[in-house]
Amino acid sequence: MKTPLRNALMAAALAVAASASYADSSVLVKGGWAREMPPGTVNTAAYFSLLNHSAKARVLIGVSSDIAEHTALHTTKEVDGVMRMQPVEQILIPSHGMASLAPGGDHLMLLGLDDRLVVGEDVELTLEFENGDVQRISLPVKRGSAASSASDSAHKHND
Ligand SMILES: [Cu+2]
Repeated sequence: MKTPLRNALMAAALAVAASASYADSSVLVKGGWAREMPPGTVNTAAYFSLLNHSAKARVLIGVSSDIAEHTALHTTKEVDGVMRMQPVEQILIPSHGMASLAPGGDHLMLLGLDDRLVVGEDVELTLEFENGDVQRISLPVKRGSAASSASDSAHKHND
């Protein structure tokens, strides 16, 4: 037999479920691009901004791509007066905030490409988040400035 109290509890439970699924809505990707590769190179970098409109922080833990042998999340830090790239395990996208991957800062490395990327192509990437979500994105290939190209393309990958 249903009681008014039981109905009220049921309604509250449904409301919680609805707000939880809203909080898990996907992250928006804005303004992304991958760097055109000079002839003879096998590595490049990709950049994009991640917007999180949900009430929970989101964490990017990895990116995969069919065209790269490996990918790596990097940040850029000054060490002894020299800007160096360092691997990072994850990139946090705060609740109602954003994370920007941009030249000179955090970025995605695409390593060991068979074919060099040129302007006019698109790169398909799969973003992997800590909560288990995966999100496919497509970024155009663009030519970077000479200055930022030097810092990101000079990257040496050893493993
Ligand atoms: Cu790098």
